Amino acid sequence: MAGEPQADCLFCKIVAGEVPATIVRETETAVAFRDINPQAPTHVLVIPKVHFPDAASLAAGAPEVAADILRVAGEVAEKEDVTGSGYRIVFNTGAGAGQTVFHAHAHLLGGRGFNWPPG
Ligand code: DGP
Repeated sequence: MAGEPQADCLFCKIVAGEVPATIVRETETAVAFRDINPQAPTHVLVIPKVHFPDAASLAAGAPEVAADILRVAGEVAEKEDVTGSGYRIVFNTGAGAGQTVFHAHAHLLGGRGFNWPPG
């Protein structure tokens, strides 16, 4: 069923505490933890506790949780002190866009300059 934990999902295992992660913030609906392969001085993943494969399906199935992800990303940006220099929130969607973990997640990237268009 949509939203239910998936046995083979890495991020569901992080939510369940079965795979360790450096958690920087946790709420009733979301967990934020440091990316294992950081692409910026601050690189935090913000994920819903419920399982949806990508951001669009999360927004369609649990819009209030999708809003929480954005709120928590903003709170982490404040806590990490990257709001002054600017930061990016990225949702890779689909393998062609670089998505490798099919549990919705926001990348919060900050602490360095960014180019546009992105690579
Ligand atoms: P994406 O490529 O958008 O699906 O992003 C997945 C991210 O997840 C990628 O930046 C690396 C990160 N990642 C993969 N495995 C782990 C893990 O076991 N722990 C943590 N903390 N991050 C992981």
